[in-house]
Amino acid sequence: MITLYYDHNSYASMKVLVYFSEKKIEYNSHLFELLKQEHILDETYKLINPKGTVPALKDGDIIVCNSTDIMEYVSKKYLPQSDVYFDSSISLAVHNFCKQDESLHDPHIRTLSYYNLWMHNTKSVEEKNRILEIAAKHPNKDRGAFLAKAVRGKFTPEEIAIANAAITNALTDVEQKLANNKSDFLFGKKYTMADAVCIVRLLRLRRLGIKTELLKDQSPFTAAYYERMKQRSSFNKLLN
Ligand SMILES: N[C@@H](CCC(=O)N[C@@H](CS)C(=O)NCC(=O)O)C(=O)O
Repeated sequence: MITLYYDHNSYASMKVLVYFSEKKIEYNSHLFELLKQEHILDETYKLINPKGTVPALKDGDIIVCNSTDIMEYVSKKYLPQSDVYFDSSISLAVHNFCKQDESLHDPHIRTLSYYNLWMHNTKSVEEKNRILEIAAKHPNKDRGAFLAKAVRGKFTPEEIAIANAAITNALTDVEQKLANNKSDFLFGKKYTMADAVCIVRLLRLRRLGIKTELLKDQSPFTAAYYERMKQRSSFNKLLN
């Protein structure tokens, strides 16, 4: 059986978790707590993902390290040809939406998540120093630098403003897509990877307390979509 390396609270992991739940993909769980830096401290994880990020998937000798790539790999290999994944009339648009979300996540949603959710509570000097020491050992230097910056609370007002603007654009795009598609889903008439990505995006932005009308009445299609997605059993995968 495939093994999924993930953290329940990781944005990129959540996309895969909700998608696997929708598509009834079974897997062994290898859990990490990112906030305890377990993925950095576990030396053997470097052999799975040298970049030291989650999610990652191991299927026999094959390792896939990236949310969109994991969903595509599993869809191609394990879903029947009748699945909407193989619908060539929407597959490129679905792929592009997922890839664009990765660029929204890193750096924008990641910056706001660390700023508003993960690092905002006062940490003791000892705890900060502990995290800084671990950050220096991150297999990916940029990620280590980001973690150090986050724990020092060094995000600039410009970075926060740029992140908020990117999020506003992304939400406008979702509203337009839903308005044009006239279906319960983002693309076509069935649940795709893009829906897994979009519900994770909407949930995270709510958790971040993003104050934009785009998450409320001003975007009726998105509001109705969010309520529909919440009713699906896969949504439970996102709550813990
Ligand atoms: N583009 C990648 C992003 C992966 C990513 O940034 N994962 C985060 C969690 S959401 C992570 O592992 N962070 C830990 C770190 O940077 O040390 C994907 O979509 O899988």
